[in-house]
Amino acid sequence: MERSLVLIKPDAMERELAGAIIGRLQGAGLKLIGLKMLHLDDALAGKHYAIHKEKPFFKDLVEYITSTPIVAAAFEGDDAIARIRKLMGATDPSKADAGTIRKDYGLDIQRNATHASDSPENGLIEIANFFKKDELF
Ligand code: 3AN
Repeated sequence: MERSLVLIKPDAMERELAGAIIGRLQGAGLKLIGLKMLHLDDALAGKHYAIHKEKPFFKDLVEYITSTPIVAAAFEGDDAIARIRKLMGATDPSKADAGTIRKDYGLDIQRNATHASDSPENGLIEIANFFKKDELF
């Protein structure tokens, strides 16, 4: 069993797509084990995107992810990391496969609708950044 954090990013929130995106993941057999809406502060945004700290787009990325409330979800399933990333598609929506969440809902490489964890280890770390133990079911 693997766990992944999924974020519904500001561009998707503004277009009322949280339910549709969570529904697609649930419809694909992934189990929703945690869910909340929150407005990230700079500290949590910086922690979540720490790996991109040195990148030229880091400041923009933090500004963007803190610009509106977002939905954070924790999903669980066999091979959940790869399955969720496949359902989401490439980081750049214009390069994402047909039928993926980012192809259907993403606007550009920053406003790409969703975040998902990229490894089982990061799944556990990222979920712990967003959820207390008693908020996971
Ligand atoms: P993914 O979200 O597909 O794992 P990462 O981890 O490479 O992609 O990037 C994290 C986030 O940083 C992306 N979801 C996107 O919002 C942003 N990002 C990545 N590359 C760029 C870029 N070249 N310009 C602007 N934003 C970017």
